[in-house]
Amino acid sequence: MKPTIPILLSLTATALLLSHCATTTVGGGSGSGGLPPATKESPFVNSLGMKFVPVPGTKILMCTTETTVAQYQAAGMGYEAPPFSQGSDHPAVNVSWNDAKAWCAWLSKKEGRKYRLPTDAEWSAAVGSSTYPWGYSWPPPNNCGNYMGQEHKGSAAAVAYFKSFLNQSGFWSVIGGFRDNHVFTAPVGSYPGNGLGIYDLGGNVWEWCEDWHPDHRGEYRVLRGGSWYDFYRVRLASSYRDDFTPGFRDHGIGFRCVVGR
Ligand SMILES: [Ca+2]
Repeated sequence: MKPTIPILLSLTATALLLSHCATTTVGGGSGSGGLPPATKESPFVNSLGMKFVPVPGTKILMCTTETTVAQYQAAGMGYEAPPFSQGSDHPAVNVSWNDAKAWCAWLSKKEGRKYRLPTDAEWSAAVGSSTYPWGYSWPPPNNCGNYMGQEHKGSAAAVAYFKSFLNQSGFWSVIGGFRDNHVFTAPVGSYPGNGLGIYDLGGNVWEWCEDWHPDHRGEYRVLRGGSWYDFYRVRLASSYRDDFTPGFRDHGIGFRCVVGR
């Protein structure tokens, strides 16, 4: 059985454009079957304007941001908007693993290149070895990412959103001594990127990975990174993994993609 965890249940269930040409290639090579040239300073940019950078130790380029509402909608798959305000540059939510895979298949066909979700190991390589995505300290430094911070206190929108859940359990909380100024999802890239030039690996939305959870093979897919509604210290750790069925959708779950092989 999957352990009970605090998560908001869902209310519902080639033209390639190389805008930059790097002088050196890191993390991949050009040529047949290879990756397009890219560096942190000169990412590979696709026709949707998505930027991809190398992740050392892997054979992928990772999108620097989570997939946005606008990028998700470009596939014509429809978008089930959450009951809070989102701009087109916010991360897409209510996206199941199956949805994310279908979106990657659409993008791969459109671009003539292999797009997919990161593996759990690739995601780990991207976030690095620090205790938390922002480093080692607790509480997190203000505005290091989008979690459940002090901005929730006094927010009428937050109170309205959480009302039914609070009435049932009453244990919702916020991170003491931390604030990020976004109650719900934030525009992707609102907070500082990591050393590889990748944004929001911690917070904003949970990100689907390709893998089955090792303890629930054939049943649950891995999620990494935490979301705007997370406040438990353990769930914000870089090494933490959540997992849900491939069809599960939630207001705090989205994805980012990689260029792979
Ligand atoms: Ca927040």
